[in-house]
Amino acid sequence: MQLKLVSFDLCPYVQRSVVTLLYKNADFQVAYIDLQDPPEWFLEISPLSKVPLLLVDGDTVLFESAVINEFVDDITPPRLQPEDPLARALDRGWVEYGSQCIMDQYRVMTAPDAAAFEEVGHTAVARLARLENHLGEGPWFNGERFSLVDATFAAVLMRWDILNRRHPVFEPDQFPRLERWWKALSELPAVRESVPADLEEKLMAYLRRRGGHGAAVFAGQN
Ligand SMILES: N[C@@H](CCC(=O)N[C@@H](CS)C(=O)NCC(=O)O)C(=O)O
Repeated sequence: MQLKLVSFDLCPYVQRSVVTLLYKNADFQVAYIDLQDPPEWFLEISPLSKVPLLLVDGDTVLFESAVINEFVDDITPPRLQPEDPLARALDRGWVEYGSQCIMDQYRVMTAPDAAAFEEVGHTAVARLARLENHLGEGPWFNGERFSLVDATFAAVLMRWDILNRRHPVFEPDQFPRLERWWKALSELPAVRESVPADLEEKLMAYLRRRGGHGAAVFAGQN
């Protein structure tokens, strides 16, 4: 099966799929697009005009990172998803929770003013607190077994690590389990190789181009 991921290099949803593809040692190619100026072919094939897409054998278009990840997992045994339907359904719920955490983070980064920054920051931290309370002893979300939930959260935890070093939205010791989880994830080659080496610079340049309070706080410019 030929796999081609349609990507934008700063997108955390794309990164969730890249982590999965790398972790599962899948053979895949990447086609980068500029989301500011998406090519016509992309708009034609992407039902929601969003990345990632996974092109399978050239012409079948999979969309939505969570769906792409389950498919990649299914075709590259052994599966990361639990066999037990209840455990699998719970994981799916937490993958969706991870999507909300990404949205929270995006809203913090792009908050237009100080009031919005504080409000969305509060929401983001409250959601992380709930996640912290749900985590067990690790090292992974489900304990000893790495799962698609781990692949999902790598992107958002990586960005919080970058953002908090520039301006603490929360302190690492506020969420010790999340911090331990991120440490374990950050040591995986599949996570380290899932982003451009200059992700931080690129992310800050992107924020500066957008402007606003979030950009000023993290990237030092209005
Ligand atoms: N639920 C989608 C979200 C993907 C998403 O929002 N991608 C963003 C980039 S990070 C995008 O393509 N945005 C373009 C747009 O909304 O027009 C997934 O998990 O794949």
